[in-house]
Amino acid sequence: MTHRPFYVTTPIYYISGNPHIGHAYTTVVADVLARTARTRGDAHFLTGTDEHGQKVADAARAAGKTPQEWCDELVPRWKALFALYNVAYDDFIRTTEPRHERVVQKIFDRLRENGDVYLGKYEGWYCVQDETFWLESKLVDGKCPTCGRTVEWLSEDDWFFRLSKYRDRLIAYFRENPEFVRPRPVYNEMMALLEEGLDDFSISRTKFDWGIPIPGGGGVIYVWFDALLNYITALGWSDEDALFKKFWPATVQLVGKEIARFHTIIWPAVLWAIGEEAPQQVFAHGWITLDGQKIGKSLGNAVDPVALAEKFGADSLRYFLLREAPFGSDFSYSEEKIAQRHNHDLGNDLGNLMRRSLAMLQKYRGGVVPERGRDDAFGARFAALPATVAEKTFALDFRGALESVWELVNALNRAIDDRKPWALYKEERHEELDALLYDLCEGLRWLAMLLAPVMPERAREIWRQLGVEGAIGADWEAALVWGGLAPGTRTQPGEALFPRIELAPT
Ligand code: ME8
Repeated sequence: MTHRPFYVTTPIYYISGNPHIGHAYTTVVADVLARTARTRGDAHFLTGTDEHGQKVADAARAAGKTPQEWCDELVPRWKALFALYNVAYDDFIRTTEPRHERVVQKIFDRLRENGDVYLGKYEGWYCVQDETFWLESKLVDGKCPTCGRTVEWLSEDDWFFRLSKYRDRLIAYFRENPEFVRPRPVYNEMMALLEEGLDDFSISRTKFDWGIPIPGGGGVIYVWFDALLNYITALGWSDEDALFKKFWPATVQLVGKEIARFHTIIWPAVLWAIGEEAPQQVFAHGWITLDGQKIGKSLGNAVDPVALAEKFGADSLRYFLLREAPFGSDFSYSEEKIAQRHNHDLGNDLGNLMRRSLAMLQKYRGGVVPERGRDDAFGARFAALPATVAEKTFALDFRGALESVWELVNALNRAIDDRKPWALYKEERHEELDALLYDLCEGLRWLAMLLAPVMPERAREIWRQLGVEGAIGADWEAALVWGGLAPGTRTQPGEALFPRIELAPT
């Protein structure tokens, strides 16, 4: 089957401080989607950094650096974090790159020419922390409704984007595409905003200069307007034979729920204004919380994502992030919960399965994969599993996809307990023993491939210990046919996959 090219994006992250676990989360999820999409076709995965705006300028000043120096210094930390989390993006965009700035200016010019951008007066409340304007009626006790910080009164001549013009089209688009915004509560919340009415949206700033200059002068382009465009500037919009033609509209754009409004209302309208299509889906996921609060910069130090990966292993963390809660919901973080997933699901269920299987193969068959049995019943039960895992993953039901994979893990463990290889060996029922040992190894080969998107590094280790030639297979449809493992393969049992972690009592 051929599939449409798959394009997944994460928000581009503000580099006003160090990355934290929330940033790793969205990026890991996008990575899992991209890796799964690559098992059946072309995929493109974009992440990056949002480098303009007052918040970044303030952080740079506080550190005694120019904004550019500050950004150049911080970007490697983000890249290192993503590498540590086994993230394989196709592109990392920085909004200070010429390939981005040039195109943002071009788009600004084009919209000014067609009248969707016009000069007006802006007066209103502004939250520097969130780089967001608020109507008086939205403030909570006079403070920013998102972060609770003090807002500033701004009054200036600004360029506006004619957002109000797109309200009817947005409402129609939401109605015709009920999956455009997910999950449902966010869809409903955004629809309610549309029904309330839309104001035009200020897209320039004159109070500070850390941004993309407005062509012809008069300040800089508002950071959010600049930032949203990254998803298409990175594809080379609108050059001939750019990636844009192949990958736009995006298959899914992942964002945290606090920035759903920018991505589901403003972003499609901007795209329409330049004659492009809206993304197919924006998924606004929930927050990782600590003691009931969103983990963010202020709490970020409490959860150092580097120390965490070093302690538990990146792949165990990736598994935890996807398995712990239905995607979309908030979930609370604790080291106890990570340790529980690591020791129980990964260590006991999966790690012991592999250790036991390879140890028995070693003991009874010298570590060499035997002939396959005549009875196909075991493999036949899982014939639909790869398609199920792919389907659930593309529906962003990562927990469901992992639960499906665990049906195979559990069935393999049960086969050992029920069919007792040690008894088969003692009773010299060689054919049955070979058939069972074959199924165990073949099952492990399947697990390596099915789990590779979630745990790429540990999957490679399963593959290596199984002794299969070459790199881990990418094409599920071709390779996941029960019986694909060649008899005679010499296994190479090695390190424990998920060594037990004991947390110090607190
Ligand atoms: O908003 N739980 O950047 P940002 C889960 N630059 N995800 C979290 C999280 C948490 N506690 N904290 C952060 C911006 N995230 C803008 C975006 S896009 C054109 C511009 C993730 O550095 C989540 O994806 O504040 C959230 O939307 C994003 O990081 C915000 O990162």
